Amino acid sequence: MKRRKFIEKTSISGLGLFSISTLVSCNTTNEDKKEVKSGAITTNVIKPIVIATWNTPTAVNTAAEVLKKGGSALDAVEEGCKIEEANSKNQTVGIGGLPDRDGAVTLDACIMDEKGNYGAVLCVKNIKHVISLARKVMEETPHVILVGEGAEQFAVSQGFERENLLTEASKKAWEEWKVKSEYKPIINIENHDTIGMLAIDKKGNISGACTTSGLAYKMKGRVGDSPVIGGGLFIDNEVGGAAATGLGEEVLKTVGSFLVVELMRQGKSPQEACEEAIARIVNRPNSNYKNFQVAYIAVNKKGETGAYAIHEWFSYNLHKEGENKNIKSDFYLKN
Ligand code: SD4
Repeated sequence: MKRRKFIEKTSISGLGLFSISTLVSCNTTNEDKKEVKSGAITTNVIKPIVIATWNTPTAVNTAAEVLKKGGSALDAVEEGCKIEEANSKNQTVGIGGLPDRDGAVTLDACIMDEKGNYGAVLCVKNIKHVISLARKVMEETPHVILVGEGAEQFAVSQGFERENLLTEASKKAWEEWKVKSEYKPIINIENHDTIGMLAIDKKGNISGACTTSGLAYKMKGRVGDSPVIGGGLFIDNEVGGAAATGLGEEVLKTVGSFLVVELMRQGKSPQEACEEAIARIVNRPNSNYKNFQVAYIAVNKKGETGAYAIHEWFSYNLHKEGENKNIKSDFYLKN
């Protein structure tokens, strides 16, 4: 069966799964979709949409500006993510990110375009705009992932400047943490700001990006979900896209973002897909979910969006219809 036919079939059969509550919780309005005729085919034209994890209004506005000018979703997510990478006050992304337990700031990022191309860099030191570096890996190399020193060397060869990413504030926080000398490989549920961003451009193409300094005070060499395809990010331009934030180890064990996209392919709305992916984590045997946070955001080809988290303090930014809102997601806790 041809791929598109299969998608049409599965999404039609999946319609029966839609519940009233899902329709209510979907963040799409009819104004987002305008029916146009192009030859014999009727397609939906979707106005540009940007959705990103946490409260990142400037990053989302920057991405939306790119889209409004007719830029691609790929350019939009890169430009949006760069805002947080350059924001030294964000201690989970780029410059100012909290270091590993040895005091080194190491960054992870990935980017995926509407053609299914992907690029990622893992555990990179001294380079601030790792999202742009990930894009360079995607566009300028025969590979999809570069790590550590190799990634840094490649960055320099591409004209990126080396700089010290450890700010005074992050150094102080690390020194205070060292005094307690308590190492818990559990994410601090209140200390997140990793940016996962999804965008749909005027052509209806979807791209996504994710950038982070990872888990604060992680073990040297530790990498989480954020730069891993299907973990922190996944895009299928015929279905939709998803991004994750929170304790990467748990996202990776369930291949979270890929799961969200696959659930949408089977007919679930973005909201239902995010809820199901969170349930998979919470319902794992001996899940310690009360002590960590994971959240997903998703968008489908129709421009419907969804988000869900284990704990209630997750929020995301949505730019739609020229408006940029920070939305607190409903929370999930198993009985
Ligand atoms: C990680 N998922 O490295 C990232 C952390 C995160 O906001 O999302 N922080 O596991």
